[in-house]
Amino acid sequence: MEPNKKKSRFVWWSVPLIAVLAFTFYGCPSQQNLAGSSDAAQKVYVAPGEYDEYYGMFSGGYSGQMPVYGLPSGRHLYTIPVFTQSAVNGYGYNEETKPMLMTSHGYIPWDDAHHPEGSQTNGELDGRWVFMNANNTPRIARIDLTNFQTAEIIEIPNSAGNHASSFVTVNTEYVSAATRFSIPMDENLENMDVPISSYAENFKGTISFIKVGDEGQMSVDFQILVPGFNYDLSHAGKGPSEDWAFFTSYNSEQAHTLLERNASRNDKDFIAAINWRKAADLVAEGAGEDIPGEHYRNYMDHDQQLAKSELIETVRVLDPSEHPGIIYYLPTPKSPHGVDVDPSGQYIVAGGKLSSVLPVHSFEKIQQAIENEDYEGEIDGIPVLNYESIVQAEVENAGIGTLHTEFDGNGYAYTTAFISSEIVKWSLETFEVVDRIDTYYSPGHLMIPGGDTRNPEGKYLVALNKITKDRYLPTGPELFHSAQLIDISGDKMELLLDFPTDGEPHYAQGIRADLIVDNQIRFYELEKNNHPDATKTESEARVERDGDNVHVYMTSIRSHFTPDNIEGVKVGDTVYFHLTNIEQDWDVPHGFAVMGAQTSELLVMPGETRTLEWHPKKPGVFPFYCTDFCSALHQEMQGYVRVSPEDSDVEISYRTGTED
Ligand code: RUQ
Ligand code: CUA
Repeated sequence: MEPNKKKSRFVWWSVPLIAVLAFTFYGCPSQQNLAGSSDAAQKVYVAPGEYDEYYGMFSGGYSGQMPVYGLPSGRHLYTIPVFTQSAVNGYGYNEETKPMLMTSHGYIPWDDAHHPEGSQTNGELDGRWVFMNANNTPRIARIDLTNFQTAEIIEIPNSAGNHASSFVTVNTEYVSAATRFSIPMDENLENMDVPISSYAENFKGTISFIKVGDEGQMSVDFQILVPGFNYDLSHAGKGPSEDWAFFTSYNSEQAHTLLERNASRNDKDFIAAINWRKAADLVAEGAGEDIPGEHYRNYMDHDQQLAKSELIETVRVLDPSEHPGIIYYLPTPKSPHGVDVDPSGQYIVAGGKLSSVLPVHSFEKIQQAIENEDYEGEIDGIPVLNYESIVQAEVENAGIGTLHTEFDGNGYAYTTAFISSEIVKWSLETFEVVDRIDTYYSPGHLMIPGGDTRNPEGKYLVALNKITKDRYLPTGPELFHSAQLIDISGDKMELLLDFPTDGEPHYAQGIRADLIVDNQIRFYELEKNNHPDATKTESEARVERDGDNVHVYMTSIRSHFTPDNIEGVKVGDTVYFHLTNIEQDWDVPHGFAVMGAQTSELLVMPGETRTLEWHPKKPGVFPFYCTDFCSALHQEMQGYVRVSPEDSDVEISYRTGTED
């Protein structure tokens, strides 16, 4: 969601005035919004040496990564590299992880990551994996929570702007994906080159279901062909609605220019309600058609400790007009954004970006309407249900610019209002607003641990705000986005803590620490390292020439490299440093960098092998060293490579600890 700075301006320019008034009449304003601040501090204080209660897995937005915070402290614990190269550990720079970022467009070192979603069993978080979507070059990543590393990335074909992603079904049978930017689609690639003005006839959307295997392995099982609207967000059903998934759409006007105006004309757009179970059964019986859809699947081979890529050429597509009963449109006011399903699975709440009310659809009524064929029309073979027949309530006064809703499991829903900069709490029984709290400023998503599952933990809420002005010491024109932790355990919401985040967090997942802590890998067993270029003992360390390629099989252990003196490399060679860290202890990585290398360092975990590629450009002696302060003698952890001219006859030689 793009921050709408213009519209929100009235909110923050009025703040100084409000602050002055508040100060005059009520004392220090900061104490006003941190009601009973020592109390608040108590609630977020996690003593040194103690663990937080939750992991907060945040999207990094345009950083492409997944920053991890402890909650309630707001401590930044780690950043998981996902869609973007990461110099901090060489992800996407070293030879082992480069294949993770392969796509049908070639190697892509960046993306825009939006919606982390934890794997679920029986509709509850199970702490195995977190999925996250790439918006720009459509992909879904699976992050392994035993080592906090990206284990797999699959590309989504026939799609653009993969935003309604990556939400899981109740037993992680599927992860969702969809087209935000509809594009021309044709079986014949040449027909993709069409005038943009032919949008209405040539542009299509797809809604994709990515199957997740027992070990987490992903495959695009099927895509449903849909009219060329913008499919925005999704959530799977649960309980009675667990065979269904819901996708918001806007731009039912099918505008292709100045959408700001042209896609805001219709009073209602749609939520696409999809019976994914039925569609999956049809596909299993052979329904649908395989059409071209080149896409990559990249995954970590745990045995060899390196990423591999495979290219898949086709994808199965279902045309809804040939398979009635798999998809229905639910009319929904007006350019809806988020779509969220309450813990009972009965209510489907749509964020009404431009709507004055917050519509809540009833699953039961949807089923009734389908049974009665209570349709108000049909679009490309997709029945459009009657709005009046399916809407349960329209929540009044839910703020302006409502975007996303989470649930506390105690009968309440919490919705962000972007323009009026607040979170609004409302009852799932009366559909009336019962409380509201200001946020600073313009919240997009919000997160309650388990807040989109069957079993939320209604203790904390995190508001993920788009505009940060005057919360922290200023840092020039760019200010990190702020997260605000709010206590929701009582009747009144209470602001506890602000903390800055990295990139632009859209969605986040809060996962109970005990689901993750005990499964942590502390180091990789050297014995099980089957990397083809591993060096498991110092005595196996060596340097080999193969034509213009030089392979250095190197080990590291506190506090030296073997070998650490290398000669016989020539200008024009390609040198591969295959470094195996032979430590077998927690938290003892070694780094590796060589002067003039046009890539990042390596950071190698104990028991792991990583490879740095180097193209020496001029003769000389080039130092290399360990980049991670690993021991008292870390500064001694260094070596030299001698590079001779191209026509030199210096032979390959190498040593450690001998003078010649
Ligand atoms: S979207 S708030 Cu991906 Cu709402 Cu950002
Ligand atoms: Cu190894 Cu510093």
